[in-house]
Amino acid sequence: MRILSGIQPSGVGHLGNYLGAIRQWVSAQDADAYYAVVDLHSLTLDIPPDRLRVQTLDTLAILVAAGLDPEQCTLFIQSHVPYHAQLNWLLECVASYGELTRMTQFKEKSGRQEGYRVGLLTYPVLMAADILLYRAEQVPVGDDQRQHLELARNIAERFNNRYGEVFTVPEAVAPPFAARVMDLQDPSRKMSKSLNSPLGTIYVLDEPDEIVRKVKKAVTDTDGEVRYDRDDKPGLSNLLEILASLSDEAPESVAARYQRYGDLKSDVAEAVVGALEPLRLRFLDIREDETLLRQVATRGADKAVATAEPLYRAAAEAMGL
Ligand code: AQP
Repeated sequence: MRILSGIQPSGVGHLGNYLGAIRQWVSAQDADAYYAVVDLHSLTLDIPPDRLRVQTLDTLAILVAAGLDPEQCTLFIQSHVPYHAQLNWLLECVASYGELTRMTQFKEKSGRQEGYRVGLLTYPVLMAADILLYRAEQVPVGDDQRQHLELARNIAERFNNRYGEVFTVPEAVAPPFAARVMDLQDPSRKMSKSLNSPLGTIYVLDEPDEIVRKVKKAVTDTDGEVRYDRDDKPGLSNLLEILASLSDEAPESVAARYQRYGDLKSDVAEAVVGALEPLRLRFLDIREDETLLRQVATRGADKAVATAEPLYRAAAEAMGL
């Protein structure tokens, strides 16, 4: 089974990235797995170049610290493989403007940025290129990426119908719970790297007391009943989902164990610290050895190029280049 997924180095990863994506990646890494730090995608945001370079290596180190073994999976940096940008152009000539303007994430993010970049509109086509270049069958992602996955499927099918069978049509795989971890301060929006919500976002490198403080301050409601109900009790249900995900249970059965919000919050904080503290400590070690990190990236890129190049050539030839 060929698997591919990616994470943007647009800031320090958060609990949503961890529960929605990275944890799934670790458990699937003994399949034929490709995981990328998708730095080209981060150019849609205004990040100073030196900071982007640092964040790219930070993100690579976070993935290794989370348990990805570069001996087992192919771990690489997207811009080190030129075929992503090249296939992107071919696929931009297959995708339609209308379908890109309908993407929810584009509507949300373009509304927040004045003079937004064209890349923000075309980003899902680059994501389709990332996936299709490797003939990925499954793409483990959080819920927010489902619509982009659907677009990648449509682009693959359209390409295959128009130019002949080149691409594998991929499938999204999201975790049963915590596929959309919400901001702790505003549970109507997802936890996000690029939203400025320090108290609402648990970063994977937060220290334990910081995590405890954020969970304690999480917005809930005033009716006092511990019950899983995403519509009526979004803040509380978010906490229940986080704990459910970390303890491999259903959020309803987690809810049944608690009478008081305070007790639930204490256990959520403890479970999150239990999951993230070992990651943070490993990160501190791994990040120190930049030479080793660069070796991981180089080896990963070599493996990724070997897979991507023939696929890119097949697509280019099929289109008449
Ligand atoms: N809140 C979330 N809950 C569950 N999963 C999430 N993911 C993102 N946010 C949540 C999943 O994490 C993977 C990597 O995400 P990304 O780096 O591609 O960024 P994104 O989806 O655009 O969301 P972010 O992290 O909030 O970044 P910004 O703010 O830069 O856009 C994906 O599988 C995603 O589904």
